[in-house]
Parts: sequence; structure tokens; C-alpha cells
Amino acid sequence: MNETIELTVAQALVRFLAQQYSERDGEQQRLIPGCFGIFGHGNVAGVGQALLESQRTRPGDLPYYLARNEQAMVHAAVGFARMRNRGQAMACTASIGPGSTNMVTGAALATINRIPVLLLPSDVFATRAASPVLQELEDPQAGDVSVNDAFRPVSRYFDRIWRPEQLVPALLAAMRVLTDPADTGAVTLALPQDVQAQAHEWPERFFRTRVWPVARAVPEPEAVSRATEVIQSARRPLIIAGGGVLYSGAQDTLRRLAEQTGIPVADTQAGKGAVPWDHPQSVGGVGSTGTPPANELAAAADVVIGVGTRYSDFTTASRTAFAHPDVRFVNVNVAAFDAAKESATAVVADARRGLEALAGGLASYRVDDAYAGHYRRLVERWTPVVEHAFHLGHQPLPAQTEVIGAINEIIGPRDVIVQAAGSLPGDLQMLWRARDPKQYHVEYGYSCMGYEIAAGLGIKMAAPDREVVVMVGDGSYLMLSSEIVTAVSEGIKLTIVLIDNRGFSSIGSLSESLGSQRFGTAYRYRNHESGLLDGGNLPVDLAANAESLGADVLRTRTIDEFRVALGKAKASARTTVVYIETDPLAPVPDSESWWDVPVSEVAALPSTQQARQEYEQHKQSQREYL
Ligand SMILES: Cc1ncc(C[n+]2csc(CCOP(=O)(O)OP(=O)(O)O)c2C)c(N)n1
Ligand SMILES: [Mg+2]
Repeated sequence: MNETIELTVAQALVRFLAQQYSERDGEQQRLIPGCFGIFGHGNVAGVGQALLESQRTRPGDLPYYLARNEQAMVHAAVGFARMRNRGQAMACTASIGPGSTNMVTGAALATINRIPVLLLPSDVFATRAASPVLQELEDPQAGDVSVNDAFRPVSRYFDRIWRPEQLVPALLAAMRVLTDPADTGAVTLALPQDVQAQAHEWPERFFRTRVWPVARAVPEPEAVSRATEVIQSARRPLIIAGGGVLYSGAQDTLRRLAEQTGIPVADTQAGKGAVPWDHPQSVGGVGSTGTPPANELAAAADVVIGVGTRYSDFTTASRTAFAHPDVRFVNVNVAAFDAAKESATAVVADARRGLEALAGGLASYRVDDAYAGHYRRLVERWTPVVEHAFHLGHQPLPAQTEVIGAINEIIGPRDVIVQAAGSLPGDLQMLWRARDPKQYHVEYGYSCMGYEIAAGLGIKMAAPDREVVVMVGDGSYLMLSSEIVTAVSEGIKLTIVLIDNRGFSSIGSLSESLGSQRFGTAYRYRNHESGLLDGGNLPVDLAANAESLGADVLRTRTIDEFRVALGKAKASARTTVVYIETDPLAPVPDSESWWDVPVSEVAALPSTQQARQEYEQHKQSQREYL
């Protein structure tokens, strides 16, 4: 009973992680099935030694994947956990200093998207025996501060293991947060370099197998009554499906509720695919980059039912989307924080449990036929607009919407597309026709350039039976394409569609619309006459770059060539980059919506003055939901 075992802190960490399981709906799986990492002096002899020892003696304990960039490995871990609906999380070990702070961006992304990842940054000597150690930032006023304190505001749980004994409560708390559906995100355990290697007598029971149930919180009956009462009074209700629907696996429950009541369903970036695009109640993306049908319905809705959404400004069109003077909100959310947003009648519950309860209370409720006919007609008018955008025949360079259309038409229903930043998320939210709940993987909580390829790696590891098609802009590619090398080395097959429009098409058009004339958004030579970056094209060859990293590369110039190449990439067993150049100025359908980006109140430039006038007009339709 009171047996102990002598191990280092790092060895104990690895042994403990190998014994943790999560369980939901009767399904048990390893909670931490592997570890990404990059070694340096901060972790090579501590965590690195422990990983090696486990690899040699118990190889299944914590498989190790060598990443090429620490930020990227956190993105990969996020992609992995999101694909597994948060039932599993990867660990990430990094060296002290820059290796660790490189993970801060990934941590913020994980926490914003509520995706569990276990981060193990290395830290300064607990004993301070040789301070300052290489890469230590010293604070003259505080001996216990290190760069890892930067993780605190972007983590859901943070601890620093100054003494071996602290590992026990810290790991137990870490597992609790990783499996908490309402309050998960980055969990950071900073590991001082000397403590990692320190031996300690651990109770054997610390390493027993533990199963962490992932709760499905049931709603309070009173909350359900209040919510159904509001919905029953609705004449023009609209459901907004957020990521919480998918993490909960509530898509079938949602679909049945929509069918039973006739309430149309719009989706957010994280929720797309909750209801298939061609379902009779599906009206497409809502908000700043949504579809005109969804936005017209949002504008007229008297009751908005938000399920598993955090109501980002893109979803609410910066609080202009819901324009009915007496609009009320009913929110089903596992997090009380989100359930309460927009002064909603809150149902704090797991999405599936919450929707089941609402369906019970709404047995006799149905929208009238006029409303059902109205939203169907809106969608029918929109369908040909999408078809047109998919087959624009834009010359001489194709439009990005045609690339999206080709991918949408060629890939299989279970294949996954991955995106995060640039003009693609907006175009995709508006145009993509999702056929499977896990097909549409767009990270738009942090919209982090560089997520795409790295996350694709993690997604493919989580779902080896699916094709993973990463769509990446030239800007994002230049920022973080290192994990192509990891994919090649691990034999993890990705298809990467590299869309080169020579700069920031997204921020370029945003800049133009705000009167800032696309300043600083094109990748061009500096023009020494104008002083601006509006010279000739650069001799940059991103396809050659991808080739140099070990990927197969297919260069295409037309959409027809692109279609053929995509088919080849799909059939190949090797990571393949399909390269295409597109016209950044090609037309995109209008979402008939707005996004609040403040324009200078005073300006010498007429373009800015004009944009400010338009800004002030839009600003008048912004509301508080009180
Ligand atoms: C890490 C990071 N830095 C800056 C931004 C701001 N930003 C959003 S989109 C974008 C340009 C993306 O360029 P590209 O990947 O080529 O896509 P495009 O806009 O051309 O579609 C920038 C700089 C961001 N989202 N993430
Ligand atoms: Mg670009």
C-alpha cells in the first residue's frame, strides 16, 4: 500500500501521463497519447532522458515526435485535440527561454479555442546554483520571475514545479483542467531544469491508472423552462451553431431539434458542419463573413438560440447582426461565462444534454409555414451565387473562390480542410459546403497565421483514415511552414494547397475599405521613387521552397490543372504541395454584413475621411443587448 518508487521528476511525469485516460459516453482513451518536443539544454537531460528511457523500456508510454518549431508543435497539438473532440490532448516539451516562449502564441490559441494541450516549458534553476543560466531573463526586483510567467494569462492552469513533491498536485490539477469541457485550454507546467533531473521517492499509487470522466453537464429544469418559454414565443427564431455543438457530439440532436421545430440553423467558423450544408434547415455561416440568407434571418430574428458559441465579433457582425428591436437570446453553453452573453436566458449545460432538454420542452412548437418558406427561398437564391463564385472563369489568374470550389467538389465527404488566417476563412465560411461535422477545420478564435500546416499534421495524426487538405496563403506559408519537414520525416501525409497572391489579399482589401489604400500589404520590391512597397514582383518561389523541404510539389496555373493536380495529390501517399497563383483582386460575393475596425477620426487623406464617414454610419447600427 505504501510502496514507493524512486524516479526523477521527469521520469515520474512520463510514467504518470502514460496512465491517464479520459472517458465519455462509455469510450475510454489515452488522455495524453504522445508528446511533441524540441530539446535544448533546458529539457534534454531531464524530460529528454525520461522520454528516452520510456521509449527503451515501455515504448507505448509516450511516443515522441520531434517538431521543427515550438509554436508549430502547439498548433499541431491543438489540431489533434480538436479533431478528437477534446477527448485527448498532446504534451509539448520545450527548452528554457526562447523554446518555451515560442509556445506562448500556441497557448493563447489553445485557450481561446478551449482546446486542451499540456505544455511543459523548461525553466530556470530552482536552486539558482548557477544563475543566470543561459537564456534566463533576470528580474532585479523578483527572484522567482522567469519568462514562463508569460504563460499565466494565456493558460487555463499554470504551475511551476520548484520541488519534486509539487508535481503530484500539479499533475492532478492539470488532468482535471484538460478534461473540463467548460474551462479547458492550455495547461502549463513549468519545469525548472534542475528539478526535472532530481530524484524523489514517489508513492506507487500516484502511477495507478486513472480515468477522468468528461462531464456532460445536465441543465437545471428551471433554466430549460425559462428557455423554452422564450423560444415558444418566437415567430422568427434562428439557431446559431458554434464549436460547442461539435465538441459535444451534439450534431444529430441539433439536426433533430431543427427538423422538429423548423427553426433554421446558421453556423459559426467553429460550428460549420454541425448541420450539413444541404439540409433543409441549414442557412449557412452567420456574421461578418456569413451568407446573405443567414444575415437576413439574423437581422429579423426575434429569438436567437446560440448553442456552444462564444459570440465573437465575427459572429455578431460586431453587434450589428441582430437588429430586431426586441431580439432576445437563449444560450446553451457548457460555460456559464458564454451562456450569459448578450443578456441571454442561459441554459448552462453540455450542448447535447441541453438540446435534448429543449427538444422535450418544444414538442408542440413549430415555426409557421410562411417563415419556413421564406428561409428556404433565401437559400435557393443564394445557391447559384456560390456556384457562380466556384466557376468564375476569372482571367488571367484564377480567383480564390474557384480554388475553393474545386477543392469542395473534388475531396471526399470525410476529408478535412484546414485553415486559419487571411482571406480564406471569410471566403470559406461563406462558400464552403460542409458534408461532415469534422470536415471544416478553420481556427478563427485566434486566427493565427502559421496554424495551417502545423495543425494539419496534428489533425492527420488524430484521423489517419481521413485525407487532410491544408489551405495556406503565401503570407502564412512564409511565416510557418516548418512542419512540412516533420510530416515528411514521420511519413504523415498531407495535401497542402498553397495559394500565392503575393501578399495579404485579406488585409489589403480591409485596408482599402478603411481608406488605407492597401498600404504595406503586397510582397513587392521597394520602389525608390514612391518610397512604397509597390515595385515589381519578387523572385520568391514558394513552390521551390516546399520542394526543398522534402514535399512533392505540383505547380498549377489554371483551375483545370489545379483539379488534376489535386486528384494526384489525393491519390499519393506522400505529402504533396499543390501550388497555384491567384488574383488577390478577384471578386467575392458580399456577406451584406459589417465588421467594426475603427477608422481614424481625423486624417489628411481623403480616402480615410471618406472611410470614416462610412464607419460612423455603420456604427449607428451597433447595439448593446441589454
Ligand atoms: C500571426 C499573425 N500575424 C498577423 C496576422 C494579421 N493578418 C491576418 S491575415 C494576414 C495576411 C495573410 O496573408 P496570406 O496568408 O497570404 O493570406 P491572404 O490574405 O493573401 O489570403 C495578416 C497579416 C495574423 N492573423 N496572424
Ligand atoms: Mg496571400
